[in-house]
Amino acid sequence: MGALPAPDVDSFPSRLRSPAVSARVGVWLGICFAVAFLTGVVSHWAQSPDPWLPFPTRPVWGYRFTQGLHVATGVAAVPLLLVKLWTVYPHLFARPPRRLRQLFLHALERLSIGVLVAAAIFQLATGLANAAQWYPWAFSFRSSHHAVAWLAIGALAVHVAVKLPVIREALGAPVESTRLDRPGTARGAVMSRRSLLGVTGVAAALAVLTTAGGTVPWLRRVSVLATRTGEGPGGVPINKSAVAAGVTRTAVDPAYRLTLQGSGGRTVHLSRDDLERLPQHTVELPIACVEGWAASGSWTGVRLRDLLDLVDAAPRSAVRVVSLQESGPFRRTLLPGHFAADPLTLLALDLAGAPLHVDHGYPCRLIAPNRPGVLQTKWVSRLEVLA
Ligand SMILES: Nc1nc2c(c(=O)[nH]1)N[C@H]1C(S)=C(S)[C@@H](COP(=O)(O)O)O[C@H]1N2
Ligand SMILES: [Mo]
Repeated sequence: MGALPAPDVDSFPSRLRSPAVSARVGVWLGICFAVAFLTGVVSHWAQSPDPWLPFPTRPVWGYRFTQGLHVATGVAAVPLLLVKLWTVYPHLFARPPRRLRQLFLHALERLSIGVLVAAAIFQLATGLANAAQWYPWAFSFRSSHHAVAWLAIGALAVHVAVKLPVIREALGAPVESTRLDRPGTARGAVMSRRSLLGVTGVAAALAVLTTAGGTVPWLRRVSVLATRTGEGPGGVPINKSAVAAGVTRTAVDPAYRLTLQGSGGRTVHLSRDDLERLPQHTVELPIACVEGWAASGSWTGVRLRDLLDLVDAAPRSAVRVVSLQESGPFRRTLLPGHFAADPLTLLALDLAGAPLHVDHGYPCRLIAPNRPGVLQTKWVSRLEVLA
């Protein structure tokens, strides 16, 4: 029985697999990766407990915007990456050069591409899984997604630098030009290069339109694949329910008291009725989840700063916010001093004119401007003033 001949680079004669196509798809992909990288750095900054530069509290919709963009560019990158890989993978079967020096350079270039492809696939796969709240892995999502982002952007910079001459030549010539094609790619294809680029663009646009309704309200009705698009009490989706957080009993216990702990040892306990008797303020602020969905709410409650005054906290004290939730990474968060002092930062009691639903954090929750949803602590039980 004769074995099939091993494929080589000439076994892929389609004219669609040309630098004219891969350079163009590469530009779109490069833009998506650059935007996702920059907005990802913003998200990491927003979640760092003690950054060297404080994260701003304005604009109030800033994190909603950057994180929406982060997830949208990541989603658009999926079809772009697939098409890009399809146009270049025959190179895997190219025969390596014989001469030692060339072989070394070839191996180095292959290594950088290997790192780039692996990092790109890792970022898109973990990002999508996170947006779907599916964690089929044991490592920390945030730290690994952040570390691999630097690997991906570094390998991308190397790749663009190495390919710059080809990229410039490909983009400078018409898309149907065969000047840069491999000698074996003479045969016609199922469609023109222009159609392939069109289909790829449409696929990327559809991927965004069907998911971006999670944060762009006027896309809600077409975003059939979006998660958490606004159903939920007060028009705000529910992320973690009271059942999932294990607070169904403690959150509605009549013996509930909020503990305010000053840095000087002063402690005050307040029931939900006590909180309702303090001056109330209403703010319009979004919950903007790292998963890319966001929804605006009208929140009413007590200014955080007014509560800190009850325990004589110094003007720009930072505060540790502790939840009734007994375990889980989000049960405690740190509220930096400039967020605690902001007049828009509330300990919210109501949403959309009704008492908070228990799944939204009853008896009270934190709501602050331009803050990732993950730090908007629900079911607050203690506020500890940090000196
Ligand atoms: N105690 C506690 N607070 C929490 C969470 C949590 O798991 N536990 N999840 C956070 C996340 S990730 C988000 S996006 C928001 C969602 O708030 P919502 O469910 O009211 O929309 O709550 C935040 N507050
Ligand atoms: Mo979230």
